[in-house]
Amino acid sequence: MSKPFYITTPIYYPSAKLHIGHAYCTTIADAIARFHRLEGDDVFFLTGSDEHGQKIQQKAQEAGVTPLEYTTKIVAGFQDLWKRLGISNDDFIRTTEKRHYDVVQEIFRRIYDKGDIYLGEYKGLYCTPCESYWTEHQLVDGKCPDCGRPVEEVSEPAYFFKMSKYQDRILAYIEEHPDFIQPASRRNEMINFIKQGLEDLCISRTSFDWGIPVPINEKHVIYVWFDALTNYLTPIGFLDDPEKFHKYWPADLHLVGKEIVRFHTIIWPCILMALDLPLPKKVYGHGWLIVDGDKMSKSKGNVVDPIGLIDEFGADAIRYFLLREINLGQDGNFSRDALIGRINADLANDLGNLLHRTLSMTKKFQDGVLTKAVGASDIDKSLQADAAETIAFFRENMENMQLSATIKHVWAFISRANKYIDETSPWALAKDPAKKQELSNVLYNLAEALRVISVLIEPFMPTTAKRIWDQLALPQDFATVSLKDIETWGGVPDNHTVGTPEQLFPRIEIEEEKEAPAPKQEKKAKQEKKAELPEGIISIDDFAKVKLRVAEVLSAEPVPKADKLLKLQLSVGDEERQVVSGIAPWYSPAELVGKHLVLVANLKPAKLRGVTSQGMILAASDGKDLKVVEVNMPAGTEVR
Ligand code: ME8
Repeated sequence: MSKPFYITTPIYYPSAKLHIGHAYCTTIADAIARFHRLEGDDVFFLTGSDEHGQKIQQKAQEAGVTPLEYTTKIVAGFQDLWKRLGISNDDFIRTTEKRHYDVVQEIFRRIYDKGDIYLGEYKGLYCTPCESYWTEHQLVDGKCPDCGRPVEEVSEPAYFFKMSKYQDRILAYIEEHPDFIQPASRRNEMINFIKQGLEDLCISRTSFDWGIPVPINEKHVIYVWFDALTNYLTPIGFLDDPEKFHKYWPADLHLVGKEIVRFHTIIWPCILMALDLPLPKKVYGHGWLIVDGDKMSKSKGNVVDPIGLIDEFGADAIRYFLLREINLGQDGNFSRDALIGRINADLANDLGNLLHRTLSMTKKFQDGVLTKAVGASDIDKSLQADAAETIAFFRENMENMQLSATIKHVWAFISRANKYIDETSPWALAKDPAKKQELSNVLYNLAEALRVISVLIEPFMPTTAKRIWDQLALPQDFATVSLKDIETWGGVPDNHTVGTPEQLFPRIEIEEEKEAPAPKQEKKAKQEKKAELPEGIISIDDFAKVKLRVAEVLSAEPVPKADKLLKLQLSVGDEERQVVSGIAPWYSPAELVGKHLVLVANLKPAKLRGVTSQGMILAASDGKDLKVVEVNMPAGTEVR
């Protein structure tokens, strides 16, 4: 029997159209779901929309439509986006559906009957004209951030969920299950958060009515997170299909953005504990996508619409870029130039050429017919061994959600196959009748390598994978293919006629501004100037020797017997570093985790109190106070 695998994305707010950040999260989930299907698992992949709440009610009012009309239109856009992006979700849950209403109300009833929900008073800062509550933090100059009018402290009756009751149990659970929250840096943040004490959670409101009514008191609607999180139970038969529910719950993976890890690893487990249900196996908090180094925002006008990109470059190119370019747990940068660079180098060149060269040589030298290889040279054997190693790497690393590393490994195999063409020179073999068998073997092995590649890229680029399969004209229906089918070398049938080569990815031309090389004389003048520098002044060349990089703090801990020192584990893009820094008087370890700092990356390593330090982080200090230098850019970015 195949193993069930239940994976979810956040259900997104239909307050506006989705952007590239949402597409990023859903693409990751899709690649993982597709990988598990290739492994033969029984996958249930869920995404959806989180449609209730005051903000959406207000937007609908502004648009002069009902909230449901408003969300229905936007949700149709979500579904269209997922279709175009090749997302293979098994269900789409809308929180406005009856099946979800029933689940939320039943859960409320069960927890209320248990005595874990009580009626209390919600206190907050209220703007009467906007009918909105705000937190102190959200106010602008102490006034409503929407209309700028004063707010007043008011209270309303509300239902509360006794989260505080579960504080010790959830802490123990997180500590005993190291895999539950990933990556590890988020786990540490959550442990610190719980240790500060959990307050009971307000789960209803009377100040707006766009929500699911509290079943025992219809004046109240259930407030957002209690409604939203329970979506994960609705489509797998919580109320109506115990067999299905038993099969898929607990979920294997809730994939969420890092800002909502807290809701998924504290509130959600407390609700599940109150329901006596097991907790999800893993919550993974992925990093944020920024655009050209900047956070996306409407006011900056830099919100990237995925539909526009799909129209321009195709879904698979966008998927490839997002999955390859960004390390899952870290923030990553989206840039059009980098996307075009990847399309040209990796897709048009490496992958496209391998397919095109293989098929056109097969057409030219053997009328398009492949016969099974007879014997194997050392080069043939090494290609086969590399294929087997790539498949093993793929399995292990996809299981561990190392998507970017897996793609890079598959592309190394693609380069290896291209090199095999150069090493074997089929065009030379074709000129020598005595080398006919050798030529036939080479072309067969290349087609076989492409068969393997097409399966291995399916989670990342499903349409391209099928196009390769179809151009190879393989008889098996691609929809039924699994990893088992590529375990053994030699799956291309004997006497097989391949299809016609078609371009996979056209190269994208970019106009480059080339800097004219500096004339020799000018260079000389520059060198002379350098020699004349006054004392204390360095030249740009001197400064360029210092390599500064953005580093994300993954974890931090005190150095024993050294009051001032902290040992930091940093991510610098592809690499991890350990740095010892004398900032303990100003920062607690927990405060530093997740910060993006500036690292002097090419400093000679040193030992401080016996602990190795591979670099130095920058901080501003006036002798008394000290602040680390923080930058809102992905780990690994060069600072110049
Ligand atoms: O929070 N980079 O919905 P939401 C990467 N309804 N991912 C991003 C992103 C970015 N710049 N911006 C958004 C909600 N995301 C709730 C969730 S779940 C029970 C309820 C992704 O529409 C990321 O996954 O604000 C983030 O967690 C999610 O969209 C938030 O979507």
